[in-house]
Amino acid sequence: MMLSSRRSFLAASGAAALTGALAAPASAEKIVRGVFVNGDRPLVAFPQKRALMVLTPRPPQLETPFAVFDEGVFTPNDAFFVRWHLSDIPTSIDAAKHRIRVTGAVDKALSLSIADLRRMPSVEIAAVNQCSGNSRGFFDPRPAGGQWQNGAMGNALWKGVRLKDVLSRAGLKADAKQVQFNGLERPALPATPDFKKSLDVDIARGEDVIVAYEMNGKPMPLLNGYPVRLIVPGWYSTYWVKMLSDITVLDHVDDQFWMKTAYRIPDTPNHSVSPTDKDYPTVPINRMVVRSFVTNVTDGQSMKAGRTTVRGIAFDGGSGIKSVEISSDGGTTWAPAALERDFGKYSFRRWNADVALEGGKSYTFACRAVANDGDTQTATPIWNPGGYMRNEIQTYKVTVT
Ligand SMILES: Nc1nc2c(c(=O)[nH]1)N[C@H]1C(S)=C(S)[C@@H](COP(=O)(O)O)O[C@H]1N2
Ligand SMILES: [Mo]
Repeated sequence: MMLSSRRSFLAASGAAALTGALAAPASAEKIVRGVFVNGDRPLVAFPQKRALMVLTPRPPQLETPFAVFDEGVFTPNDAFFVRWHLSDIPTSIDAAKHRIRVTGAVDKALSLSIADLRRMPSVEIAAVNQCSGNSRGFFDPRPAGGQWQNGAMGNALWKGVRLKDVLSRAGLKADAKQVQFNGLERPALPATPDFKKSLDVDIARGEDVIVAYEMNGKPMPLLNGYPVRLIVPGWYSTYWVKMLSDITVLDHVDDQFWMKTAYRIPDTPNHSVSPTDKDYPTVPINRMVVRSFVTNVTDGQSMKAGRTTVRGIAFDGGSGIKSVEISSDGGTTWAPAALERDFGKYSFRRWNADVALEGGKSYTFACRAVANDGDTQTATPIWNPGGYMRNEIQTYKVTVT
């Protein structure tokens, strides 16, 4: 199995960050039962990780068990989900030797070390990292791709330097159109295209796009992109290139596989189509849509009679959360939830609401968020062939004893 060679992994990553990995069990002791067909997932602890739900071991695709999101507003590094496309991932990295090359349509090519980055002005931003295909396993009919439940997301504090500062050190040529990012891993077979993603120059030079070397105050786990990764707050994490090694300024729109063919969404209302539709226009996936979840109640659970607090999280594509409402009758009537502390417009926003439960009854909780830019959740699920951007209003049926 990938990354099973603990010794080289430990030697290279620095012992301090790895105390958790040493104590963690390596075998699948438990299974998380599926909430959809073929959804059972073994819980396995990979290096620097607690036991997470395994979709595929190689390349690693590990999902965060949903209860973690009730622990706090930030997702702990060892519980943070993991997703790689290609199986040839370095299992050890010497951060002191790592370089980020900046080349292409620039006045001056650069080769930056982590120490160079640490000497530049730093910023720290709370931002949700969510896979485009989070919740894909709930699509009907099921599209190909990782069959995630709702745990292919997490919220962290990302510290690093502004990408625009790096780009202005290199100096963009007048014909610069896009900026392309590549990481250290490689395809196992030469026929597989290397994983590269690109952003328009205007997006890349945005105030909040950062080249990050810390996650929640620590170097990030190797599986989350150690020693440095791109952070594009508000955008789906396909652009958040890990183990970032190359920044190439293009004088054209990127036409390689991962931009031209993969990760495209229908350019239709809600980016939704019917499974039989063909020949609709598509665009590269970009900003996230607004979502909200209850974190302390699970669907099908039984609860005690009396007053109780239902709580959860909400987030969007970077305008921030305006309001969250909760229903106890499956969406017929709604009441406002209280928003908790604001960690910035890209962060999870925690919310809570008091509800009164009568013994012997059943209730269907639902939550819906509105973003500051007016974005709302869909009442019915969308569908597209990539299984992207799911955000319908979630419901949680409970019985009261
Ligand atoms: N180098 C590299 N970066 C990558 C990827 C990858 O395969 N290789 N996958 C992207 C996708 S699709 C996702 S969902 C996120 C996952 O980030 P995480 O593993 O830190 O949770 O990484 C992104 N960055
Ligand atoms: Mo993803």
